[in-house]
Amino acid sequence: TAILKGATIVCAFAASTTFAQAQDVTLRGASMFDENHAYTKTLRAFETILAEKYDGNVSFDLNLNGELGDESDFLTFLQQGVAIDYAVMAPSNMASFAPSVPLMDMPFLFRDLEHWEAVLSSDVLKPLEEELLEKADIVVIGYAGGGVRNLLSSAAINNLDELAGHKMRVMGAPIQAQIFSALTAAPSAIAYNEVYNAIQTGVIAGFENEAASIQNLKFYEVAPYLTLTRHSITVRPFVMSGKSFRKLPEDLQAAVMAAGAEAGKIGRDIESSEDGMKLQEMVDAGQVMTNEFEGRDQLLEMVIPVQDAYAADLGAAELLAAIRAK
Ligand code: MAV
Repeated sequence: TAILKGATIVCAFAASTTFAQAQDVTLRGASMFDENHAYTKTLRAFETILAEKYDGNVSFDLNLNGELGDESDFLTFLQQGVAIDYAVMAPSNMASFAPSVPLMDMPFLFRDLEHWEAVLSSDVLKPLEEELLEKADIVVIGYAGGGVRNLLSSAAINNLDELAGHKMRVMGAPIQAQIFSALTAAPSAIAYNEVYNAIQTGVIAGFENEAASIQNLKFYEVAPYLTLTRHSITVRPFVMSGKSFRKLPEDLQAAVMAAGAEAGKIGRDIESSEDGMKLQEMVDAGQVMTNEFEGRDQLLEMVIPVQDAYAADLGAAELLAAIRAK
């Protein structure tokens, strides 16, 4: 009887500890897109996996279709720990807080999908994650992305002559403008949710983007010419606000890290495998007309010194070398 009693006490204690830790939590997410976009699918995968992994009750409130603005707005919310707890977003939208982070998002950084996956499944980007946490209080919980970025414009661009002086929108990180300036284009940083209008009104003649987003937001309506520069394979950190993260019980924090990594991988597989199909769907529907860029290899040569100088300025020359060597 004494042994049994002891066992009962232990069990009761264990049960009450679990109960004390298992709080009800609601996490708020945001996406600029609808349910069909790879980012939204990544966020949904995270929600499902996290709910499975966590013993307590966790629910989700995901705002879609840019209801909370574009990714630059998300950045401010995440940094302050208000309105948004989790999102997938471009490193080049994080430059205002963490200037080194856009290094992982530089055009012409990856040779191919294998190189990109080798980098993302290693820990080579850790120093940039540390900077993001320290300077913006944002935690990287996984990596999504996997779309190939091309030029999209209102008139076809076939070669360097036609790219010269081309008025195009780039993301807010200075390295983006530096790269496209080195290619002799005329880049300007414009908010993503103003791009459609800026092309329609002729303020710019185009921008650069990946198939998933071009299709989701119908940019082809104003810019139907897609030039296959294939200048980036997207790296899109799946992030959580540090302020929100620290409020979670420890077991939920661990589950968030694990679910973020798994959902990120699912998102990468989705976007990289859908990329070509989505492009083809737009071609078949007569929404975009594609063309190769004559002398694409020359572009690569033109940007390497710009990448090197940017990394050297940040004291990140070794990091860049490590990424290239993967
Ligand atoms: C695409 O919609 C995505 O890569 C997104 O993460 C970027 O913020 C956006 O393009 C952009 O160009 O700003």
